[in-house]
Amino acid sequence: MASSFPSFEKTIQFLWLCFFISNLLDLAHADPPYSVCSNNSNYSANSTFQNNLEILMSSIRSNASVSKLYYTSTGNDLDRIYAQYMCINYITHDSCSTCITAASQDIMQVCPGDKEAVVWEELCQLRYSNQSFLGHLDVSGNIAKDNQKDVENPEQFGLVVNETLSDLTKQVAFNASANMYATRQAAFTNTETLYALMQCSTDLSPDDCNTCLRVAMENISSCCDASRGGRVLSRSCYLRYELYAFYEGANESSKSPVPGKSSRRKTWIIIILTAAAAVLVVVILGSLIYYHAMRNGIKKWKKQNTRLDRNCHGIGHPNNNDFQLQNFQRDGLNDGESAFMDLESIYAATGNFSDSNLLGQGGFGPVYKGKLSDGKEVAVKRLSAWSDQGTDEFTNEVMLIMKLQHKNLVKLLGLCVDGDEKLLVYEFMPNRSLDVFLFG
Ligand SMILES: *[C@@H]1O[C@H](CO)[C@@H](O)[C@H](O)[C@H]1NC(C)=O
Ligand SMILES: *[C@@H]1O[C@H](CO)[C@@H](O)[C@H](O)[C@H]1NC(C)=O
Ligand SMILES: *[C@@H]1O[C@H](CO)[C@@H](O)[C@H](O)[C@H]1NC(C)=O
Ligand SMILES: *[C@@H]1O[C@H](CO)[C@@H](O)[C@H](O)[C@H]1NC(C)=O
Ligand SMILES: *[C@@H]1O[C@H](CO)[C@@H](O)[C@H](O)[C@H]1NC(C)=O
Ligand SMILES: *[C@@H]1O[C@H](CO)[C@@H](O)[C@H](O)[C@H]1NC(C)=O
Ligand SMILES: *[C@@H]1O[C@H](CO)[C@@H](O)[C@H](O)[C@H]1NC(C)=O
Ligand SMILES: *[C@@H]1O[C@H](CO)[C@@H](O)[C@H](O)[C@H]1NC(C)=O
Ligand SMILES: CC(=O)N[C@H]1CO[C@H](CO)[C@@H](O)[C@@H]1O
Repeated sequence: MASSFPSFEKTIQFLWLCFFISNLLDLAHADPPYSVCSNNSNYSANSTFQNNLEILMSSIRSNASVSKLYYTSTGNDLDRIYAQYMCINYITHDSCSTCITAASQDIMQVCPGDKEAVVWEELCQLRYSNQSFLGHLDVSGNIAKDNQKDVENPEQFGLVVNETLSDLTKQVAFNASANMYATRQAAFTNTETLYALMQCSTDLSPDDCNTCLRVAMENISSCCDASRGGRVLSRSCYLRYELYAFYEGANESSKSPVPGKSSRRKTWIIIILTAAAAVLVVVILGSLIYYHAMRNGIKKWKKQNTRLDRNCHGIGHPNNNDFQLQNFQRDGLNDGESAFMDLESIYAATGNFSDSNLLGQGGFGPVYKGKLSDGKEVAVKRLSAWSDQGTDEFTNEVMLIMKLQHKNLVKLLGLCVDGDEKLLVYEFMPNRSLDVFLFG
């Protein structure tokens, strides 16, 4: 009988799972950065080279809000470093700055110790090298990516793409007033429009820009023949085309834009969120029925089974083998340092909820200050004794906190459900208003 009603513990675990799923969805967006490392030259930790590289990256970050393409260098002799970034021309200075800030952090991580590296984010590129590359064409390490969805009539599409890209190449490379950037729209079928964009690094000569874009077009024909779209990320130029208006300032035709990769993702997100919501509703209803059944006289059954396992969850503890909890840690929602909490240690931390540790009395119960055995200070909210009201409040609060949990808010470190005892364990922040703990 017990197994036919989901327990409160199960409810909470499902809630964790739902939250975990919503995190996964964010991860699914994390395609970039794309990177190329040279692998053939290393610098060592704490070397002058590394120091120069960090100086260079910070100077680049400060420049990114004022210009969309920038070349710079620093250091002497063997420790000299050259760096350049390029934002896709249509994005704003703010977006460029955000993109480059991310790139400058990623580039230190994707090619650790490498004296030469390039990173492509969604809308910008950043590279550095121990050799000057200003004005040098470089198509090594081109990355070609298709739009994962096939076009229905690839031959016809290929012709339109070829014609449009060739046209665009001439404009970008040889029309000085284009400043090495241009976009084009071309009718494909009655209902679909091709949108294309090309950009060269402006330090290239027109001929080198032309060469770069021609190579990129070859790369496209070998990667993306049947695809609805494609792009080439090169050190020296950028090419992209789609059957939807992916760049700012495109003439959005009244014809319905064709869904690409991102809207397929959106569909998936909606499906998964709906499923998660359905599971959530079922589980919450199930547990409500369970508690009402208990209240309405299944007291005998309750007496035999009432003792839920001593069930505390520390979030982010390395030895915690709960699948979803470990993922909280991996997702960086928690610092991974919080100690695992069991009921005994929380009793000990708060001196058995002694009055001297009482921080205040909230609507749903008192809040105590506690010190875990590892010295970490926590605030423990002890929810009012057993009642349906309290159970609902607890569910609501946990759900609310899970929705809101964010680096800048007070962290929920763990929670306990043990019979009538319902505890929420927060990180203690001495300078925070007590209200934060009391009302979430
Ligand atoms: C550098 O090494 C990574 C993995 O270690 C490899 O994927 C990549 O192809 C290498 N790059 C070059 C240019 O050899
Ligand atoms: C860049 O580093 C590599 C490997 O350390 C070295 O062979 C090459 O000469 C360096 N280039 C310059 C211009 O210093
Ligand atoms: C660079 O370091 C990696 C490991 O960090 C090593 O495998 C590689 O051989 C090193 N390359 C050179 C040229 O020293
Ligand atoms: C680099 O410096 C940091 C602190 O300045 C130090 O902790 C680290 O051990 C150093 N690493 C090496 C390889 O010297
Ligand atoms: C498009 O151009 C590439 C070379 O730039 C060529 O290989 C490919 O066959 C062309 N595609 C069509 C459909 O003409
Ligand atoms: C060069 O580009 C400008 C717009 O950037 C356009 O108005 C002009 O017609 C182009 N010239 C040629 C010869 O295509
Ligand atoms: C792009 O084309 C160049 C020149 O044909 C080739 O060397 C390179 O391997 C190609 N890269 C990709 C990703 O197709
Ligand atoms: C955008 O559409 C308007 C009319 O709808 C047209 O006059 C204009 O030339 C188009 N611009 C481009 C870049 O296609
Ligand atoms: C173009 C531009 O803004 N350049 C600036 C980049 O940053 C350095 C200092 O970090 C300034 O000196 C440049 O003027």
